[in-house]
Amino acid sequence: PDKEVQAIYDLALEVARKAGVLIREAFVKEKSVETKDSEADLVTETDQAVEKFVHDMIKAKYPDHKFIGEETFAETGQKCELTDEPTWIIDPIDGTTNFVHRVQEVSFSLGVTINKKPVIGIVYAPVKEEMFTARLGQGAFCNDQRLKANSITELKKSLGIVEGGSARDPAVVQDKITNIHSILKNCHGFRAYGSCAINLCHVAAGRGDFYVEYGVHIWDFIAGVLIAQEAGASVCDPEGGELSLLRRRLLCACTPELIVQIPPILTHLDMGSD
Ligand code: LIP
Repeated sequence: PDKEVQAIYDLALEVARKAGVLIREAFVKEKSVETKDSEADLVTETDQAVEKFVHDMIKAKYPDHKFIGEETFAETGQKCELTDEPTWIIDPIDGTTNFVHRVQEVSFSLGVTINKKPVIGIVYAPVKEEMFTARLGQGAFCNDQRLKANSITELKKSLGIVEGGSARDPAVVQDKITNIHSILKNCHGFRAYGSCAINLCHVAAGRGDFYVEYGVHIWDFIAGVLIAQEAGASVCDPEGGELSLLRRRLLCACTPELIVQIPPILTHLDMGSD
C-alpha cells in the first residue's frame, strides 16, 4: 500500500507543479470573470481550464480513481459523494477572488482520500512559489522545510484567521461580523488571506494560531487539513465535535488547549452540506 501511495504522491506533485505554471501565467493577464452562487462567488476561465487539465492527467494514469473537482460540481450542481475508493479532490484555484484582483494568495489544492481519510495533501501557491505538502504520518513541509504549528495555549495571546466568504445572505453576513467582533474582543487580532487552503497552511507554518470558516467546501480544505494536522495542529467542527468532511465548516488551531476555547466565543452557522 505504501508504494501505491508513493506513486499517487509523485503524480500529485507533478500535477500541482503543472497547474501552478498555468495559474502563474494567467495571474498577470486579463481575466474573464463569471459568477456562481452569489455576485461574490467568482469563477474564471483559468479555474475551468486548470481543472480540466488536471482531471485529464489524473484519469490518464488512474482511470478507476474517483474525482471531485470544484468546477465540475459547480457546472453539474451534483451532490458530492465521498466513497472508500481512492479519491482526488481538487480546487483548481482556491482564492479566486484574490486571483481576479491580483492578490498573491492564490493556490492549487489537491487532496487524496482513501477510505474517506486524507492521505495526501498538496497546496501550491504558485505566485509566492510555496509548495506545501503532507502525507499521512510523515509530517508537513513547505518547499521541503518541515512545518511545526505554534505552541500557543491561551486564546488571549492568539492570532485568528477568519473569512467573509462569498455568501451574501444578510443573516449569514451578520453572524460572520459578530464572530469577527468576538475574535477581536478575545484575541490579538484576526487576518483574512482569502484562501481556505492557504489559511490552513498558515496555521501549519505558525503564521497564525487558529482558523475558522463557515461556508467552505471539501475541495477548499481537504489538503490543508492534512497539512495542518501533520504540522501538529488540531482540526474539528466549529462547535467542537469531530470534523465532518461534507458539512461545509471547520475550525483548526495550533494546540488542543487552544481549540477548545474557541467554540464558546462563536455564533455557529449551518451552511448545509456538499
Ligand atoms: C474560497 C475559499 C475562501 C472563502 C471564499 C471562497 P474559492 O474558495 O477558499 O476561504 O472565504 O469565499 O469559497 O471559491 O476561491 O475556491
